[in-house]
Amino acid sequence: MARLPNVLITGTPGTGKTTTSEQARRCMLIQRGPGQVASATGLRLISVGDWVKEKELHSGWDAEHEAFILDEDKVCDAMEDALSAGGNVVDYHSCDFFPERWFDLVVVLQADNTVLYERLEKRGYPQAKVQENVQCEIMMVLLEEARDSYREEIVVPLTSNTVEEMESNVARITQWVADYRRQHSV
Ligand code: DAT
Repeated sequence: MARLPNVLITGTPGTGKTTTSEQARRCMLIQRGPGQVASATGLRLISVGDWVKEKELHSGWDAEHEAFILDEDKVCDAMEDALSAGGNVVDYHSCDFFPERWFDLVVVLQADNTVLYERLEKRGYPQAKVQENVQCEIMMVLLEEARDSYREEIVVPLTSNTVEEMESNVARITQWVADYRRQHSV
């Protein structure tokens, strides 16, 4: 049975995943119009980082990287029902451990290193963590990870340096979902 699409929004921390996915979901809800109950058919936002914390889908705290140690099996188990049902916008800074079948579109957000540096410093990350993430962005680690994990034609890199670019990215994602829904009658 056809289902609503699942969209993964990935990228190095600070590239704009949270902001973009929240806005994209809001636009999709508006697009669906009144009279439809969003929660009944999904269009749910899953911030994997928040789920890891709230649902304790980890195996402890990594003090060096100041992050929870992800338990990938627990994360996938927790997400399975929602993702199988479809209609999710998922936000996470890694993407190689999700089942490939879950996603219909994988957006990789990218930012220039100076822009990213400032965003991460503003966030209060320690210098080593800022450097590590900027290096990760320069090496395009997330884009490569996405291309290694999903079909080439569903992986879309988008630049997210400015508010205008973010708005254009949100519009593109929203339009993509609308086209998918028309094509699949969902
Ligand atoms: P992420 O979820 O990838 O870590 P975020 O959505 O929290 O990133 O964004 C980090 C900060 O940068 C936040 O203050 C919003 C800002 N930001 C993100 N994308 C932007 C863009 N395209 N233009 C301007 N500011 C942006």
